[in-house]
Amino acid sequence: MKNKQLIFAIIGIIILIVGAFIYFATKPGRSVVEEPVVSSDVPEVKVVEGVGYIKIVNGAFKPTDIKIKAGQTAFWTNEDSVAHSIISDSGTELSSSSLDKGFSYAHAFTAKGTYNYHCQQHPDMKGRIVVE
Ligand SMILES: [Cu+2]
Repeated sequence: MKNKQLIFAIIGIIILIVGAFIYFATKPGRSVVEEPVVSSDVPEVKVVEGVGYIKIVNGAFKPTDIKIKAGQTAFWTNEDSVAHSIISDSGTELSSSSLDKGFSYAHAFTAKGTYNYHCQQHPDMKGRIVVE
């Protein structure tokens, strides 16, 4: 009788140890998969040869504000895992489709002014282009 209880107790402990081992052994694998999404070595370039680059990362436009000259272009690239869009607050000028990860949208600004925009899917995501 006592031997049986001892054997069950030992089996129970072994199951716990194996379970804990599997849990911790698979955990680092998950963070390795997530790392490339977080890392980004793209420099914070504002305007290169007449194009102002804006990245969409972690649910935000980066940089949020950019300044360009009339005739120059703003170029957005979605590097986020969810889809986003670029829509003018005014309802005119900027109107991208829903951009999945890796997709871009470009718009050339001909008139000076301040252009506020947002993401249609996430109204709290806001950005601004100042055209001088
Ligand atoms: Cu969005």
